[in-house]
Amino acid sequence: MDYIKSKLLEIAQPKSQIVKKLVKEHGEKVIQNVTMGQVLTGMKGVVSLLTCTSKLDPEEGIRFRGYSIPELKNLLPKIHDEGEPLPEGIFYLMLTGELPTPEDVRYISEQWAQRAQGIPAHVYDVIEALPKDAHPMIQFNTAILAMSTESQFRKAYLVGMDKKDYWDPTYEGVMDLISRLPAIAAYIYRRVFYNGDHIEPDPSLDWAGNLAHMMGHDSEEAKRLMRLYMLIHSDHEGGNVSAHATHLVGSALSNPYYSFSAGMNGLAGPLHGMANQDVMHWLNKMKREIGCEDPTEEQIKKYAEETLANGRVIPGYGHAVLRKTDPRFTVQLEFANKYIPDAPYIKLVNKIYNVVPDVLGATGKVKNPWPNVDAISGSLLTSYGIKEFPIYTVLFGVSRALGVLTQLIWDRLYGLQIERPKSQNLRWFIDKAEE
Ligand code: CMX
Repeated sequence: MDYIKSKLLEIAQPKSQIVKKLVKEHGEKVIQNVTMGQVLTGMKGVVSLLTCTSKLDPEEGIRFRGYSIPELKNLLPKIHDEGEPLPEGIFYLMLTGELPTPEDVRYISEQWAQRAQGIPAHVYDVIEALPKDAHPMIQFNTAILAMSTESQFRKAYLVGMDKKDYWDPTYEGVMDLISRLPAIAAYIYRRVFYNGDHIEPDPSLDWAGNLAHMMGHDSEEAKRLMRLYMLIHSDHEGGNVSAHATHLVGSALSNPYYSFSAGMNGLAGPLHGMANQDVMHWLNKMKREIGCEDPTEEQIKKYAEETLANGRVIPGYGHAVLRKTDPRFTVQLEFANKYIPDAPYIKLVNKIYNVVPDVLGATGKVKNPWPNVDAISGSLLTSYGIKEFPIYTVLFGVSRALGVLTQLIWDRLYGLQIERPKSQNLRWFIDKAEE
C-alpha cells in the first residue's frame, strides 16, 4: 500500500468509528426542522449530507478543509514563487485534511503522469464515433463512461471484497480517472477545434500544466492560468448538483466512473457548470445587438433588463448558497487585473459587475445579485487564447473531479449507506398545508 493510502486509512479509521457511533447512539436526535418551502424549492439549507472536503459559507464563500482561497494561494506548493498553487496540493489537502509538502505534491504529480498512460484505446474510438459537433460535454462524459471498463471496484466487488475495504478500489479508480481527464479533455478540444491535430503529453509537467500543453496553449502564462482554474473549481461542498449527483450514484456502489459521469451530467446544466459557456454567449450577443465592442454601462443595464424581461437568467450571477460576491470570482479578477488589466473582455466583466447586481436586486426576488465563479472564467480563458467556449464546462469538469471524487473516497471510508430520501405526492403537501 502506498504511503498516501496508509495515511488515509490511519486518518479515516477513527472517523468512520465516530460516524457509526453517531448513528447508533444519536440516530433518533432531531437536528433540524425542514419547511415545506425548503422541500419545494430544491432543499436549500436542509442538512442532509456529510462532506468534509470543503465548506461553503454564504457570506465568506468556500473554505477547503478550513482554508480560504487567498490562504491556499500562500500555503500550497507551487512550481515558481510567483506562480499559482498546483491542484495536486488541493487534492492532497481535501483527501487527508492536511497541507501537503512539496514532496507530497510531486508524488501525486508523478502518480497521475504514470496512470494517465493507461487510457484504453477504445476510449478514443468511442469519442471518434461521435459527431465532431456533438457538444464537448457529451464527448467528455461518453469517454468517462467508456473508461469504466477499467474499474477496479467492480472487479473487487465481484471477487467478494469485504465492504470495509471498498474505499481501496474506489481510491484506485479515482486516481486513474483524475489522472486521465486532462488527456481526454485535450483530445476532445483538439479533435473539435484543431482538426484532430493532437499533442502528446509531457510527463515532466504537472497535471494542470500538462492540460494546457496538450490543448496547445503552451506558454507559462496559460499554464499559470490553468493551475488557478483547476484549483478554484475543484470543490464547493457536497450539495451542489455535480457533487450531490456523484455522491448519490456512488451510494448505490456504482463505480467511480459511473458516479462521476452522473456528476458531469449535472455540471452540463445551464444553471450549474454550463453557465461558464453561457456567459460568453450572453455577452457576445449583447455586443452584437448593441452593435459595438465596448458597450457603455447604460447599454449593459438596458440589455440586462431585457434579458430578465424575456424570462431569462443572467448567467454568471446569483447563487443558491452564496450571498456575497463569490471569492472564486474575486481571485480571478485579481489575477486578471494583475496580468491582463487592459484585456477588452476583462474591462467588460468589470463594467457588467458595476451594473448587473443593481438590475438583479431591483427584481426583489433574486437572493444573491452578485457574480459567481462563471461570471469571469470564460473571459479570462478567452483573453489567454482559449477562445472556444464549448470546452469551458469540460475544463470545469476536469477540476471538479478533484473534489467530488475525493468526497466519493470518503463516502466509502465512512461506510455511508445507500441514499434514499422520502418523496410525497401533491395531495400530501396540500393536506400538510391545511393541518
Ligand atoms: N438572473 C435572473 N434571475 C435569477 C438569477 C439570475 N442570475 N438568479 C436567480 N434568479 C431568479 C431565480 O430564477 C428565481 O426565479 P423564480 O422565483 O421566478 O423561479 C429567483 O431569482 C430566486 O432564485 P434564488 O433563490 O435567488 O436562486 P436559486 O437558488 O433558485 O438559483 C442559481 C441559483 C445559480 C441557479 C441562479 O442564481 C441562476 O440561475 N443564476 C444564473 C446561472 C448561473 O450563473 N449558474 C451558475 C452558478 C454557479 C455554478 O454552479 O457554476
